[in-house]
Amino acid sequence: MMESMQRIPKWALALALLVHLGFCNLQLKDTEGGAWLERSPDWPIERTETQWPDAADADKVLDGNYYSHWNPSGRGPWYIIFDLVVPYTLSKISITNNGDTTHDVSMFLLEASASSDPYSWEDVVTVTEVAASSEVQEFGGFSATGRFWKLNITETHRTWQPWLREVNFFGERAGRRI
Ligand SMILES: [Ca+2]
Repeated sequence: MMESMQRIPKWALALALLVHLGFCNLQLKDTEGGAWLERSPDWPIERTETQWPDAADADKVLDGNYYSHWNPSGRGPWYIIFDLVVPYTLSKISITNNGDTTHDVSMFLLEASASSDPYSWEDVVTVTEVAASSEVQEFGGFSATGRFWKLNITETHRTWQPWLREVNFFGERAGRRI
């Protein structure tokens, strides 16, 4: 037994240990961090209205279609309230801008509320450096719990209304234990 162990080079044992630790670390990240949520087009319950409710309403940020976007009216700020149906603890949000700069979000505020009657909004994160880009942009560094989430678009790169392609939320059901 000892002889066979001694035949394994020390570097191979060290490598195996590193791979094992790396694997455990990945597993921890998966179980502790949650996942990108499966979205529903029914989540937006209030939003800045659009002149094109069929083609460009708030559900278009949840349809997984890069080519559809929300095109709200007015000069801002603009907002969408999402009802996730049950409370979630979220730690990341991603948004996909149009990518034409003119209609790209540059700043937003995310708020959370446990209830809707009345809402009790609490600031979750303010992001002031959203890039003018059509790439998916992720923003983390927070942890908050709520059933209702309000995405306030406070500024766009050229003050025009946002053309927002997609919004995703990362987290897990609040209070759920596996
Ligand atoms: Ca879309």
